[in-house]
Parts: sequence; structure tokens; C-alpha cells
Amino acid sequence: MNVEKDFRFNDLLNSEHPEIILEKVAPFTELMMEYRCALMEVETKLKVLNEEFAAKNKRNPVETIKTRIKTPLSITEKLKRKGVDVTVENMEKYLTDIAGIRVICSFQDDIYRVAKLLSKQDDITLITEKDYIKNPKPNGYRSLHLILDIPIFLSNEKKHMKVEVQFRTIAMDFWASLDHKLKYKKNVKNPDVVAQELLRCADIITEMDHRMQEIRHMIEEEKEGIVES
Ligand code: 0O2
Repeated sequence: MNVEKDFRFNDLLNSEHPEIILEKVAPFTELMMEYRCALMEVETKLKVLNEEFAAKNKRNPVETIKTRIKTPLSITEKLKRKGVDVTVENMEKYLTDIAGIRVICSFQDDIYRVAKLLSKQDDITLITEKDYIKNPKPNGYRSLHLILDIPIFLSNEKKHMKVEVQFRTIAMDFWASLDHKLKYKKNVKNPDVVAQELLRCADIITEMDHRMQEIRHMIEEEKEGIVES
């Protein structure tokens, strides 16, 4: 627990007018609630697609789904990087990844299948697609990123929210997790060698993903009657 941060927060609430502070915080907490609702909507849609696919094809294309709301610190830093004021209005206007969902698929072709089925649903609008699988980042990062617009139904309004969906295979996720951890390691002695090694690992992982997919195709050919729609 960060005692200093807690102390400051309590200090504010114990100040003469805590209601003023809470009033200022209210629009932010409300917006975060709305993003959580949007995540629930997208997660449910993915689970429905997974259930149906599993019933028809006897396997799950989606291994895991992870959701997260960007932390206030990360939101603030990103808005500052974009050179705009840190306001609740600008959070909605300039950020598309406050609500994030990571979908870990078994195989690469599952990624494209599930992404297509999700984004073509009639209450969803695909805003942008960044395909870092077909066009990996120079460091070897692979993932399919979609920014979706999805409505949430509140008591008095229907509100459109943006959600970032990242699709990866298990292998791509394994690589990205390690890469993420290493990014926070300070004083790495030979960063160039580490970067080269990571790139090499990314290539090995890609090769492995392709082979695993081929093995699945070989197995499926032998199983008559299991046909993917
Ligand atoms: P976190 O903690 O995951 O939220 P934009 O969002 O479009 O203004 P940006 O940030 O360049 O611009 O978008 P990009 O590169 O399409 O996607 C950013 C997110 O993808 C990152 O979020 C990571 O989750 C992931 N990502 C992108 N590149 C890498 C990479 O090289 N390694 C790893 N491990 N993940 C990557 P955040 O905001 O950085 O963090």
C-alpha cells in the first residue's frame, strides 16, 4: 500500500469541503463505469461466439479473455503525450483504449474468424483495424488491434463507447508478456542484443504458430463431419 498516496487522498476528503472534491471526481468515475459496461458487452459477445463455435466444431477458438480499464495515471500520461488537457471530455475524445479487452485465441486463423464475426454484428461499428500480424512491429510484436464502437444501454440513454480489442495467439501473448516485463527492467546491459534476441524469438513463435495450425488442419481432415462454417 502506498501510504503517502492514501494519506493525501484522506487529507483531501477530510478537508473543509469534501463534497466539492467528490463532485469533481463524479464525472470521471461515471465514465469509468460506462467503459466497464462496454467491456461487459463485448466480453459477452465473444463468449457467445465461442460457445456456438464450440458446440458446432468441438473446440474453442478463444482460450482466454482478459479485460482491463486503463489506470488514471496511464490515462493522464497519454493525454499529456497527445498535448491536450487532462479532462474527462478529452478522455472520451482523444483516447480509444481506456476500455481494453485481450482475446487469446488458439490459432491464427481463429483470430481473423472471431474478429470478423464480432465486428460485423449490427450494433458494432469497426472504427479502426491495425493488423500487426500481417505487418508486425519492427521489434517483432504481433497482434490484431480493433477499435470498436459499441452502444451501452443506461437507464436514460443509449451511449456509444469505444473499446480496444487485441487478438493474439497463445504464443504471441507469451512473447508480448515477456517483452512488456523487459521494457520495465532498468539498466539492461546490452539492450541491442536483447532486442535482437526478442526479434528472433518472435520469428520462432510465428513459425510455431503456423506449424500448429497446419497440424490442426491435418487432424481435422481425418475427422469427418466436423466442418467449420
Ligand atoms: P497497456 O498497458 O497495454 O494499455 P493509439 O492508442 O492508437 O493512440 P498506440 O498506443 O501507438 O496509439 O497504439 P498501438 O501501438 O496500436 O497499441 C498500443 C497497445 O498495444 C499497447 O498499450 C500494448 O498493449 C500493445 N503493444 C503495442 N506495441 C507493443 C509492443 O511492442 N510490445 C508489447 N508487449 N505490447 C505492445 P499500452 O498503452 O502501451 O499499454
